[in-house]
Amino acid sequence: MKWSKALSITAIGAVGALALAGCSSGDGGSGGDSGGSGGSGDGDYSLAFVQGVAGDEFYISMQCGIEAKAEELGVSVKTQGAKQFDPALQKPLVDSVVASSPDALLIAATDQSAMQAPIEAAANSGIEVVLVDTTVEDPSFAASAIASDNYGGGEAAFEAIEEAHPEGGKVLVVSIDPGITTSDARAEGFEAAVAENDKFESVGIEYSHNQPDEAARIVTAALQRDKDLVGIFAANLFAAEGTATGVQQAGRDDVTVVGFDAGPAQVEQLRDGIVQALVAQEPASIGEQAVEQAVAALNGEDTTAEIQTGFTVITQDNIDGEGGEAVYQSSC
Ligand code: T6T
Repeated sequence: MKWSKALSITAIGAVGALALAGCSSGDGGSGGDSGGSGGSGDGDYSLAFVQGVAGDEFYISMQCGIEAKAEELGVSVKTQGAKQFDPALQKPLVDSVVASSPDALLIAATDQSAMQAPIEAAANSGIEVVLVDTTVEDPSFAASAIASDNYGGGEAAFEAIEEAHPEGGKVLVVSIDPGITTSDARAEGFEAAVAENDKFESVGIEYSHNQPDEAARIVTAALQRDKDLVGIFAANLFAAEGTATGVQQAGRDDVTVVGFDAGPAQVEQLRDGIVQALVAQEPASIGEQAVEQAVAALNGEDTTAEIQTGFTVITQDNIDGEGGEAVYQSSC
């Protein structure tokens, strides 16, 4: 099974993005010592990257892309992430980053509504904001928002389950928390594909709060309740790790597990046959493009309001080839 898709929405909001860039371009924001105009990277800009959570291989891979591009363009970057994927922990981190006045902030918002005001405050203080991965309810203040085709990835996850179970049956989604734009879109894409297929029935979406143990507990209970489940879509790395554990502990190798993301532990579960497919994002590419957009905004150049990156579906058939190239990094 191979799906690979890459889209770049370059036309959307070009005028708006230019207008936003015009608000704070040239002098690099409130606290920067940059003076660049003209070519990328001559501004000596300082960038801050705030991850959704520290220690997550998705954000580590994004950090690798950010650092590589920052070095290429001659700008500095400082990365921080809270210990949990939790807006209550991310907000004070953002407040302190804003107080340190970087020229640009690259950030994965942990909640579309709770993080709206803190991130918008950064933009209002003259910092160029690039939203990476997740977004907020109204991202119009941002120079750019860069994310995977999460809805399409959810649809592809359903296709993988359908391929393994052409006879149909019950399916479950294990997600993170409601209000996270990425996992919500994945679940939406998956559920829409299920609804279009008469042979399948969704038993719903459950939330594991980004904790593998909680995902395993959900799956254990779900398999006891609905013994005829044929497939589970786990909408992110930690949900997938826990889902695989739950299915394995129940001894249910007839249940197809498709996980979003492709950390090394998930790949091991794929190789072991506990997980049948992984939808791998392109975090390094998101990071590289985020730096490019931030530097363009700081230089007063056009930015792209919305950029969509692709995904690769990894299975045992392609893990030693194309699929293997999509696996996330644990360190740069
Ligand atoms: O799936 C990624 C990311 O896209 C999502 O927004 C949050 O979870 C991950 O970081 C994986 O753990």
